[in-house]
Amino acid sequence: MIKWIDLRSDTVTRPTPVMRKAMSEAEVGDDVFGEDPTVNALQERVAKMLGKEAALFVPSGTMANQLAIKSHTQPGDEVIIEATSHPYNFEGGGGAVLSGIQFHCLKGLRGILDASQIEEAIRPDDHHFPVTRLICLENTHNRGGGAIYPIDKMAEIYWLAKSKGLLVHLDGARLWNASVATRIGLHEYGQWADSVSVCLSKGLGAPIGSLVAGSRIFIDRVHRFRKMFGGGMRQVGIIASAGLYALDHHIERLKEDHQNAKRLAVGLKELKGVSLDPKHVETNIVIFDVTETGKPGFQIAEAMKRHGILIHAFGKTQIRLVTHLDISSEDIEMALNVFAKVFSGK
Ligand code: TLP
Repeated sequence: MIKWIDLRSDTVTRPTPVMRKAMSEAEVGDDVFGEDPTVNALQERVAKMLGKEAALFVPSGTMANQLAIKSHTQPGDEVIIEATSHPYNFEGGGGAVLSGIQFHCLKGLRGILDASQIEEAIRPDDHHFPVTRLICLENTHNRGGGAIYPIDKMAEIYWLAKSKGLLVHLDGARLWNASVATRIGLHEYGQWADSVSVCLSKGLGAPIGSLVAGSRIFIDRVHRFRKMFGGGMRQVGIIASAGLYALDHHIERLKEDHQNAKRLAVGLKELKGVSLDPKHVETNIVIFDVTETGKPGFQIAEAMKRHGILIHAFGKTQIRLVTHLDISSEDIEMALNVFAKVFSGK
């Protein structure tokens, strides 16, 4: 079997042998009856980590975000969100279809918004306008190159939301990365949002699974909609056990992914035609521009693939690399050597 170096996403990790062992030994029950002890343990643990009353296990980050939006809003409401955010761009238009909301998109700096921008976007109380209901933030910000939302900005946005009677949802698919990089606790980030979604299936290396956390009343609504969306699962402790294992063993090691991403960025910066600032690489995502190489991104991706390296091209000019559990520092050096060859036309 060919050993690919897969830098397309941190979603590509495979469960480790010990994680599989934990899965095979998981105690299970029917979770639609609330009787799966492993799922219950995971939900309680994640709620506590995020400083919330309750949490609910769901199949994907997309479902977690969409359930949060659905549970916070009424059809016709407006949701303020950053223009390159995941819920707006990469969830199949779910906000419009499933919740009947409209997004009000604001352009941030690497995905990060200021409270003043949001304040300007909040609709006045006038029958002409939709009702602004919810603000969605993303930490770390995927298309922002893994940028960390500064916690003081989150706090400012939260207080603005409260002063205007609005709710805040945090897409924290990679909140673990932010917390490890800054040493700011998950619950400290969690306090600045009414609801938080987190993913176990990205940097933490579990095969499946996300959670939504918030107040008990909110999670009760999420639970109802999870059933409606077909996300109620049965003996799902088999999967939840991978999540519990990941929480025990795969959070602290995220700093290795961050070091690997930084090394990639520093190495890439040396290559002719690559445009990026390594200081913007704060976690495990590296996004860079290749316009000056004269080669379109997809062509670079094809050339890299011929050398066993998988990367993700965004349109013509941008490439995203994501480091994770299955990428070693040797893989990074190998990838840099191949980039050097490909950019020099060899
Ligand atoms: N992101 C995926 C792709 O969908 C782009 C990736 O490879 O990065 N929030 C954020 C911030 C995400 O990056 C993702 C996945 C999700 C939510 C959705 O998670 P899943 O894939 O579990 O639905």
